[in-house]
Amino acid sequence: MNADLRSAALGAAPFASAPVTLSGWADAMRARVVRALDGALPASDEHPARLHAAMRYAVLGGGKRVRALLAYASGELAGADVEIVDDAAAAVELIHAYSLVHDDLPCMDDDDLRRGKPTVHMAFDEATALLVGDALQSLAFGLLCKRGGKAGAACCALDGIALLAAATGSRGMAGGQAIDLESVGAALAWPELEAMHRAKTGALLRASVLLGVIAGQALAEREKDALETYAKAIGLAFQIVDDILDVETETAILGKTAGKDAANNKPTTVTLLGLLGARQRAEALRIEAQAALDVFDRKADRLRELADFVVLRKY
Ligand code: GRG
Repeated sequence: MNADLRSAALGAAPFASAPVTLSGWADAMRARVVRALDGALPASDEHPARLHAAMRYAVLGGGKRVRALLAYASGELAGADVEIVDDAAAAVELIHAYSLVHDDLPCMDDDDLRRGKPTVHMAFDEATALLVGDALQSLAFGLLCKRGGKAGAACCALDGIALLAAATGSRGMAGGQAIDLESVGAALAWPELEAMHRAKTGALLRASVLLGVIAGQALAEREKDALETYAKAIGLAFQIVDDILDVETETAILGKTAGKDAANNKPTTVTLLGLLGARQRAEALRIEAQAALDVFDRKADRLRELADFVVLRKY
């Protein structure tokens, strides 16, 4: 029996044979995660309708879906059931959307534009935006419990929940945000800034890669180590490029206010290393991430391409 027939007999859904180009594959995976998000979010007329409408506004209004793409690419590499990865990919996008909604609040970065549209507290109100973040976070953990509705997966669900909880908590994203807020106007050294970036942004990107791995077949230790190295490098590179784009790119292309870091008097990779130094650091991380994948054959090509996308992107 071939692998696809065996999977079908077990009720597992394999990844469809992959389109050749990154953009074709990414479009297909973005469509999958948007479908999963749409299905998981309450309808906008379900009571309390204002909260539910605001949740849908926050999640379904665009975004590159990089975290979902990382989960799909590592899930595919690990031979995961794509329907289990749908739930993991949607969960990381929900956490990400929550973090953006809270990050934009007046008590945090105080921004009025996100993904080319008014931020949630501008389009609705501050209290609703706060609740949107809270509710998206709960929904994300609920989705991880679901694991594509497949039976017998409770221990893997718990591994995923523990991983995402660590990535989002005070030793991960929320802690990184706390350090970010404390660092306004401060003179951080590069190791401190790097640690902040790794927590605030890197932890969720790392978790996105590893959730795809957890959804799949057990990998050898050296393969897991390789993906850990890849995930950490990509996570840091993503924020370094975000710092560069904040300086180099216009608001209309970013879909969020450019030049925000300087306006907020925040230390960034660019203020510490300069534009050239920041580019060199991002490039070194791209090389580190891709070198880690040498333990895999062509099956890791999507992750290699995503490393290129993360570092070379223009928005
Ligand atoms: C209130 C408990 C509590 C926690 C708040 C606000 C927060 C935690 C964390 C903020 C983390 C944050 C916003 C990090 C920035 C990450 C980043 C570079 C965002 C931009 O991501 P993209 O470019 O956005 O992937 P799109 O729109 O493409 O999805």
